[in-house]
Amino acid sequence: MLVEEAGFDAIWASSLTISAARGLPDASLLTMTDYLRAATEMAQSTSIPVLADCDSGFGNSMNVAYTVRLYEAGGIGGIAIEDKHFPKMNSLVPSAQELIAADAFARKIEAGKQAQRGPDFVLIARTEALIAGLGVDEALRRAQLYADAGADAILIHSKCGTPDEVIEFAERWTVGTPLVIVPTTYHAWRATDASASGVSMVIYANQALRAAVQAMRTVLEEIRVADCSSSVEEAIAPVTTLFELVHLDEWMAFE
Ligand code: SPV
Ligand code: MG
Repeated sequence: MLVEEAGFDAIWASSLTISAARGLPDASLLTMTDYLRAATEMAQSTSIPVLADCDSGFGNSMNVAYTVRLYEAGGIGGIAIEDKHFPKMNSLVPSAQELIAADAFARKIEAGKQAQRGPDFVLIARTEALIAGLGVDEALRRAQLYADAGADAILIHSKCGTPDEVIEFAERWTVGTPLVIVPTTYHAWRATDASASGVSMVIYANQALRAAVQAMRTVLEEIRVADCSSSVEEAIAPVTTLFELVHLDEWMAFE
């Protein structure tokens, strides 16, 4: 709801932040139905599209097809799946990442598009080739296969501190399929500059939750030390803001 209020075009239902909000690492511990529930709650409370992070598609091609059916039926605008093995580990964790064969992932994309019922649902193919250290050539080879398999967009993920490898990828990407990026580590690259380089969508994947964590830590520590909450009252949202945010008036009208 805050993402919509801030004027963004869509909402990223992030596996990292949905897991963290439940006290868990982003390591395929939650199930597809957990993520689906989180994404549909977001969709039901907002009027902009939700793009759901569906990790590796929760299994093989059959699982991707089932995922597409359920998310589409749940009113989600689209999903992104990535070419990692199940179970997966978050891309920003400094551990080795192993990808599945590009052909096998292309078949998962194909299955997902076949399973789709209506014309509007979006299936984004995310390659982790740069995350796995395989280089731009391999990222391009994989992305080409995924675009050929029917992906509506390619998410080219990177955890470099600069956008250089993403810029090289975008320069060499001659296929019309739109490009999506998640500039968590190369955060100084403005969306307008990414757009000028040929990127169609920029996802700010986790900044809101990180802001909340920092703010909650500060406030909780201050309350504990001060032995009352007076000193933080000015810095925190009044409860009336919570009532407004969840449209309490509209619900009260049902009574
Ligand atoms: C997420 O937000 O869960 C993502 C992006 O998939 S990353 O954390 O960089 O893997
Ligand atoms: Mg994720």
